[in-house]
Amino acid sequence: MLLCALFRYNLEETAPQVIKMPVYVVGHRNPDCDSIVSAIVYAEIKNLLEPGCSAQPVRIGPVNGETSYVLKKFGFDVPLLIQNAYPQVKDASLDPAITVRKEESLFQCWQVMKKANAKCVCVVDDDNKLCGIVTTGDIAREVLSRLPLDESEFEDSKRSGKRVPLEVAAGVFTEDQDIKTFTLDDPISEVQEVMRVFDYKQFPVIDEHGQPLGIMRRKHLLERPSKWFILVDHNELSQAVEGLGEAKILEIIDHHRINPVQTDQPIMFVNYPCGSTSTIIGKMASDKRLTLRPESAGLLCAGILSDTLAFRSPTTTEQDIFQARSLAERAGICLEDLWREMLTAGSNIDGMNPRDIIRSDFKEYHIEGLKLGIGQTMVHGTVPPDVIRQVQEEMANLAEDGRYDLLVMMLTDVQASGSLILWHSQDPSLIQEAFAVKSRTHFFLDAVVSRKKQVLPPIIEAIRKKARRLKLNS
Ligand SMILES: [Mn+2]
Repeated sequence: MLLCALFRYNLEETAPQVIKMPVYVVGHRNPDCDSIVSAIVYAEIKNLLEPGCSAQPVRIGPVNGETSYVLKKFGFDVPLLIQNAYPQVKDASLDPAITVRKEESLFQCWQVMKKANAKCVCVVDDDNKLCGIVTTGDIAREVLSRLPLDESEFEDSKRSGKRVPLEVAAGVFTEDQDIKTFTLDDPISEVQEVMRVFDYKQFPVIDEHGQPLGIMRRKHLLERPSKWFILVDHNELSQAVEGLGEAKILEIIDHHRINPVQTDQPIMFVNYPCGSTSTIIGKMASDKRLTLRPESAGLLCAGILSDTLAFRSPTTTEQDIFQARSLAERAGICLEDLWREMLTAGSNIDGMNPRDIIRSDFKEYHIEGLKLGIGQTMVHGTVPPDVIRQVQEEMANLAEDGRYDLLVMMLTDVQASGSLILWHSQDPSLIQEAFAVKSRTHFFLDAVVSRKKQVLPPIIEAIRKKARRLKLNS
């Protein structure tokens, strides 16, 4: 794998400190258990198999009750939340920050620059805080301004062998300097804007204490800095982190329908029609003869159970059952016990507000120009009528705010007997045709528990049929 490193050093340290660029492993928006745990375990596998890799699991939404339970049970932290994939200063390869104390003279600055072959030095105070910068241009200007003015004086100085002094202290030189600095978290778009407005050549990057970390130059923008991602449990742009178009996708590992994001290079794209991404990760580990830590094996078990509803979902394959059993053995746990604990932690919608119920596991799709959203949550037994009404009201708001053509909410019974379907659309024909129902509000579908296998495909079919009809009539 390509390894990009950011080098940071100052003159006191002879060996540069290498910081590896992170590869973010990320699941889909409104992450479910499978999305979170497969990101965590795949990052662990990447780091084990590729020592040069610095894979880090991240998430793009809150974790649900079931997920936070299993993370706690197996001793994992909740992955870092990221807002978007837009490049930041930390994703650029910066020049090293070479520092000079403010008491040192401009002459010493020049010596340091020559030795390091650098175009500028950062002047720092006793706390290592940046006071300003001295560039080769500054030195040249300083020298030239001290040159004799007319030809005779020039000839004089040549004869006397007089040298030009640069004794001014760096700190005095930078006193009234107006410099622009960046922090590692600043978005590259902001850097572009500042560079457009200010005609400087070097921009110091500082940390939260004001200490210099590196120097950003225009050439670093031309290298098009970007974040690196591995997508797990999704491959559609509509479910991915915002700004992914500006990032580099290195791999995709998924078990959903294929409607993938675009990449500009060939990548490893693993798509296997099994019950969970955790199953694929478990299989990849065993194919590579990697023995997972018991905690990580337990975490993958939770991902498999969650996505397959403990093998009750029609998405379940032999491979899911096989992986879950061998991972459970490695983890030293009982699958039935784990499932029971997860149900208690995750299927309680009591006290949840309707928005959170809808958002807890919500996916967006774009089909034939229509925007649709399908949410799913697990429930125990019958859902009280007032909860149904509140969720429906919230769906109407969400449909309007988010301009959804169709919103569907699956309230799936944890025993997998079926799902209560709530829906909202200006066009009732789509749902009525997809499921052969007359309902205008909600209905129960026996044995329907899988969004991707039992709910999404008939809706897509109904939308396509309608689109064909419209085309024929026009
Ligand atoms: Mn999944």
